[in-house]
Amino acid sequence: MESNVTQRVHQALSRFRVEIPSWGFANTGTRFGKFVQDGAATTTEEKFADAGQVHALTGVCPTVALHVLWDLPQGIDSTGEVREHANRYGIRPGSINPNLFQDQIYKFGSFGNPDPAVRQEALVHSRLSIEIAKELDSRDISFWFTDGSNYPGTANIRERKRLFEDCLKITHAELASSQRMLIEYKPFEPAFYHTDIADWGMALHFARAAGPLARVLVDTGHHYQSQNIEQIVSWLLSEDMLGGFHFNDRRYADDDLTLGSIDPYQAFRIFHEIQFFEWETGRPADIAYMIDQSHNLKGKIDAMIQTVNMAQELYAKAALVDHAALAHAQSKSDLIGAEACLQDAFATDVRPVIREWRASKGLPQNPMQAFRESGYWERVSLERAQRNRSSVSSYA
Ligand SMILES: [Mn+2]
Repeated sequence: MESNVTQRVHQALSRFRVEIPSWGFANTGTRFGKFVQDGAATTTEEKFADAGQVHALTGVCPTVALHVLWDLPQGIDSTGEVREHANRYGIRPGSINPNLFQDQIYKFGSFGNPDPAVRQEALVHSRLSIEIAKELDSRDISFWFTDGSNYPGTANIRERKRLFEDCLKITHAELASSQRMLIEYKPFEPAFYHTDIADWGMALHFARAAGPLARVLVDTGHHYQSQNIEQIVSWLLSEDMLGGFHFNDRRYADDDLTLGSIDPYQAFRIFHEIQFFEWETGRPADIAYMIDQSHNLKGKIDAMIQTVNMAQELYAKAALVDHAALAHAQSKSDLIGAEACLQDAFATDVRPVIREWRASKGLPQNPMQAFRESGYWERVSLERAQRNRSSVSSYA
């Protein structure tokens, strides 16, 4: 059993990669204000430097998700610099995230906006995002829309659905065959009455309407309380429509808390459904695992390393589920036996084996400790403090 655990955990960790978000390294806040960290990244280059630290210490984060508006302010002209940062800091550009919500023109939506001129602007930005992705060899363009309305009767819901179908089709036609369009959903916020892509069923519908390269992206924080996310994951897997994740944890709404900090069993169950699917079908699920968190209170890099550790632990625990025993117990409706397959795996302390795996790869056994002892945060805090303190602003 022991050597079996070691082997399974090593195999799981060797295939598990997770993308970290550039925006997780910059100062961000809540609706009410920002608490500025001296060491937060103030430029795209600093975001690459920080993300490169996380990858150097964990060995499993080879890509960083980029945000078009915040990381590539000059559009295509910024891609040369980004490539230089990637080479210099040892971390590649990952998914490209368009921004169809921040500009003033998007007050009443982007693809769902009744004004054709605004929809046109949104289409131009989407095309630019795809061009940037091509230039940077990024496969995934990850779309999240804030479109919706705040008051009953103010939006033509069916008309907006049609507009979304049209705009997504037009955008999909710009993709290279090696690229993918990921469509994220969220039930509410910033819109508080209706959201145009409010749940996985709507995202699935739009992905199918858009074209064959579109898939659904599941942000674990974008669900109502107690929703069964692993069931959604299972359904999307069985439809071959699951494209990726944005990991974070939640207690109340879209809280962007550290993955596994509130409910680690939830993330474990998601990983379990994926690995059970892979065992049953004999083929790996083509999923982009990404983190979508930006920490207001925890240290930026600390929090990212902590998240990667947690993701590895929960993925490794899920790899310990005895799939054959589980399938047998399910077929006999052996409830206790089946449930025990999950509980036994979840209860296993995989941390010693993960440390062994890291050592075998020449990585620090404890990336958090290695980071804290490196003096990196203290150094960049000195370098960046002035710039961070002069950029304090409030959303309120
Ligand atoms: Mn997200």
